[in-house]
This record gives sequence, structure tokens and C-alpha cells, in this order.
Amino acid sequence: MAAIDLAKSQTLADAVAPLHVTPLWMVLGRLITDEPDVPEVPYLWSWKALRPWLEEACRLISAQDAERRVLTMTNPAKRYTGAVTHYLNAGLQVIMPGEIAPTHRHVANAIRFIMEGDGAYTVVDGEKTLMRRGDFITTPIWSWHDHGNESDKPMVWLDGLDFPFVHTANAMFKSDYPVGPDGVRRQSVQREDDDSIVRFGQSMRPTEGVPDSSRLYSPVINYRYTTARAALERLRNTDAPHPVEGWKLEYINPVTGGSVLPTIDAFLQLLPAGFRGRSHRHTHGTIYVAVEGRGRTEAGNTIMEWEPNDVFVVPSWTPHRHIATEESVLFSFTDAPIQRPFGIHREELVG
Ligand code: GTQ
Ligand code: FE2
Repeated sequence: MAAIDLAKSQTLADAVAPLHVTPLWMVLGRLITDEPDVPEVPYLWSWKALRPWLEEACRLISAQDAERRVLTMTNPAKRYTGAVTHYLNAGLQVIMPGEIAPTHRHVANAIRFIMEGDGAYTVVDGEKTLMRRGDFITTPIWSWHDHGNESDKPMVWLDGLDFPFVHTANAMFKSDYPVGPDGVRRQSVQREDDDSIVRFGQSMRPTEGVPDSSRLYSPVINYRYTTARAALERLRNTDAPHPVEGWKLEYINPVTGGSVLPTIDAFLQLLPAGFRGRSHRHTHGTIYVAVEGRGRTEAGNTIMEWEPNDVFVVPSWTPHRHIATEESVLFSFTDAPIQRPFGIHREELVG
């Protein structure tokens, strides 16, 4: 005799369904799984395929009318629009010369990684920073932000936001900055350009006015590519590459030494030509940008061949390894900071 009488259990399930309860023994295996049951799949968004459609978007709508002119990415095994990993979104944003993307703020944290262009700006809580390819920008929770382009070329970057997580938490808020006399929602610049880099971005900090370490995000709004890339170059000259990661550095909050944002950590890594990484997996999801070089990432049974500005995702618990045919640089960001405080984060080598 079976330990569970399925027919009678189903009769009970049907009888109690109107009371909004379920016999747990019928669903326990789906709720408490032996290993993570991950719906998201590995996927690569090709820069070459997407870039022309950004131009089409520019013909269709202005940055101001769109609020943000973004082709936002969704995992092919989609839960809802914008979820690339379980908790993170990514999208390609374009801003043309002379345009302004108006000021707003939201509970969702954001990062940007600059892919094309030179000299468009972001203003974050009164601080302006000019952006160049490879720069990494933070736009923390509830900070006023707007973008503009005073250069003569389009600028394109990858946005990364934690809004799938904030939705899951039922905690999303946003607000729009007041409209100015010129009809545009634009915050005024309150500090010197790159003020946060001067104060916190050079292994020093002001002796007065240091943000409380209980504040959850980095005071630095721009981590320059020139600085990060040069550091990796030096590591390459002194250290053997790590078998999984090559040479890898984390962008940190200089006040706490922790992740740049409460929900997002971010990295830049260098892989030598001919690198064949060991496979590993972890419970956080990762979104990558191929910055330089060429190679492929094998994730589960999927092979993702990448070249500069391609964006790809490795979901939770999916074994993956990087292979570089040329010397390559990868930018990545993850949702590990959401898991770590609760002790549920796991990682392991595979094979
Ligand atoms: O640049 O402020 O991709 O608010 C999605 C929401 C970018 C932004 C996105 C946003 C932004
Ligand atoms: Fe925003």
C-alpha cells in the first residue's frame, strides 16, 4: 500500500481548497526542493543584433518623452518583463546629443556600465559625472538622477536594476522631480563634478562628514575604467590567474569595504588569451558585459559566444566556465548581497 493515498488526498485537497488551504504532503516536494529549482535560463543579448534597434528607438521617441529610452531585457524563461535573473534587470539605454532624461528617483537601486560614447553625463543627488566607455556608475536607492548628453555623439550604456527584487518585496516607490521654469524636470548641480571620487575614491576619506557606515551604499558614483583596467593589468604582471576567475577585482563601498549597493555587487575581470576556466556554480545570478576580447561562456548546456558589448546572464546554481580565445575583460554584477545577510548564499566548484 502506498504511504500516501493520492485519490483520497486529492478529495481532501478539493474539499479544503475553498478554505484556502492545501494538504502540505501533496506539494511539499515542490516547495522544499533538494536543490534550487531555477526557472531562468542562460542567454546572450547580441550587441550587433540590438544596436540598430536602438537607432530605431531614437527615431521613434525622445529620451524626454520616453523618460528612459531603454530596450529592457527579459530572460527567455520569463517570469515578468524585466527579470533577467530572479532579482535583477538589465537594459540598453541610449541618449542622443542634446537630450535630457528627466530627474526621478525610486527605491530600486541602479548601476550603469558605459558601452559607447564619451562625455554624456549623469547627475546623482546633485553631483554630476561625465561618463566614458567602461566607466561604472552607481545610482543608489532613492537618489535623484537624470542623464544628459552635451557631447556630439550618442551614448549607450547597460542599466542594471534590482526592480524584480523590489517588486517581489512589494516595496516599490518612485517620484518625479518638480518641473522647472523651462518645462524640464532637472535637478540643479550642488557639488563639484566627481566630488565623490575626490572625497572617497582614492583610498582616503574626509575626516569630517563621512557617511554613517549603516548607510547601505557607496558614496562614489563613478568608478573609472582607466583606473580599474590599469589595476588588472598590474595584477596580470604579478599573479597567476585564478583557475575560475582569471584576475578579478570587486568595486567596493570604500566606507564599509562591502558591496557598492545593498542589493548589487559588481566586478571587473581579466582573462588571459587561451584561458580555460574551471566550472563553478553559486546561488546568485550574474549578468555580464563582454568589454574587450572574445571568448565563450559555457553555462549548463548552453554555449554563449561573446564579443565586445554583448550582454549575457548566468542564472542561479547553473554550472559555468569562461573560455577566452583572446585576452578578454568581463564586467559583471550579481544579486549575491541579497542572499548573504540571511546565510542562504552557497557556492561550489563543479568537476
Ligand atoms: O536610467 O533611471 O533601465 O529609472 C530603468 C529604469 C533605467 C534610469 C532603466 C530607470 C532607469
Ligand atoms: Fe531611474
